Amino acid sequence: MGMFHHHGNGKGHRHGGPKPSGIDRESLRGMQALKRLADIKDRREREQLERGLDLGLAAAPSVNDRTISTFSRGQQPAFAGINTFLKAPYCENIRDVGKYDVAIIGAPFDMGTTYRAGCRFGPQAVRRISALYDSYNADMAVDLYEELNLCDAGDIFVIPSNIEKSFDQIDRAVSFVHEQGVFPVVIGGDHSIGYPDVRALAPHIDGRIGIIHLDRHIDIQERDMDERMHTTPWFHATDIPNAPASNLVQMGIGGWYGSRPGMKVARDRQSTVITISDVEELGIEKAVEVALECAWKDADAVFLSFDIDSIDAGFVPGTGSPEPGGLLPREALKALRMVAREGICGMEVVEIAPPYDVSDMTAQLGCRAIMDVLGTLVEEGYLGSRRKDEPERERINVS
Ligand SMILES: [Mn+2]
Repeated sequence: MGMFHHHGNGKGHRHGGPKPSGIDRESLRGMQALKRLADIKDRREREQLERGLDLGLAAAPSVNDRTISTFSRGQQPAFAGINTFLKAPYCENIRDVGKYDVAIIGAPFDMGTTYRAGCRFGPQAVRRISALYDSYNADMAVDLYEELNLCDAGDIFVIPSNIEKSFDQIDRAVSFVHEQGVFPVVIGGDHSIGYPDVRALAPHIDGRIGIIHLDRHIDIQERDMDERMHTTPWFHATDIPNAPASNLVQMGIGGWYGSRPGMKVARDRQSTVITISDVEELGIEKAVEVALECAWKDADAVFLSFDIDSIDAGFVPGTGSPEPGGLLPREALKALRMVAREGICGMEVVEIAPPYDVSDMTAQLGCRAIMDVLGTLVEEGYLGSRRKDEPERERINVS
């Protein structure tokens, strides 16, 4: 009798029923999330509805749901309104940024690109598609809106025709946000901004800063076409005394574009290069374990630099130097969450170029990268309401 022989019970059911899984149903993350999410209050959501009614007028009498206003003033409808990132408060007066845990900062600079420009529109595209999402995640069991003080700090005033002045502006902006005790998330812009981002943070770190760089391209040559372009950030970042190349990990490398001069520098300076074949052979978890080990060796903080082109070009057409064969989205999101789990001092998402995008899918992955990292930082108690030593946030007064 074969193992798939059906006994004649008339219902086509295998003898004895399905094989026991051996997994306790209550141990599933989904089942735990159901419980955990029940504990998260909806205080802010209710406040927001009240505010919407106050500012936007009560709805027409035919509308039964009386939490709806005439003019959309809160988060709904998702497709309406004037967008900040996740419809977070716009911190227009940047002197108030210290009231928040996290600031989303746009760096709309793309004069460092060496092939297709257009990622100056990256921050706007990420904000636009972020409207799709609410703040609640059923897998991670977090609610960013209720558990985190998130703001959108708007964009840095970059100087489009001048790379060095733009670096100075980005450095100054990110440094200011960090000094206020706020976690910076920088949306590029091209990858040249990796240098001023690290230059902004490194002086505030007491000890070494490691860098985890997810990319198809190595981006560590000294100059490109005579300037510090998006192929060069890690050369200059690792010239900063407390950001040594020994703590730089470059993961996902392996495209056919522009890596020759950089490979020589990586060899000379001994950064850790993890190619996409390494990822394939080791598996994403092991590869990230290696990355974390190298980046954190004798370091006091780690910065996360996520180039959207590290993902297979089929998923991210909207980027300046697309490469087939990169990370799958689920691998990339897993890598980002694993890095965030150890704690990071800041994050950038770069190279989202909306003019080449299809259905906002590239911007959407950039948005998800940020949300998954923030969700993990909340989950692990680094930021927001689960933080053990949550600081008293008060209005700051700087001149
Ligand atoms: Mn790249």
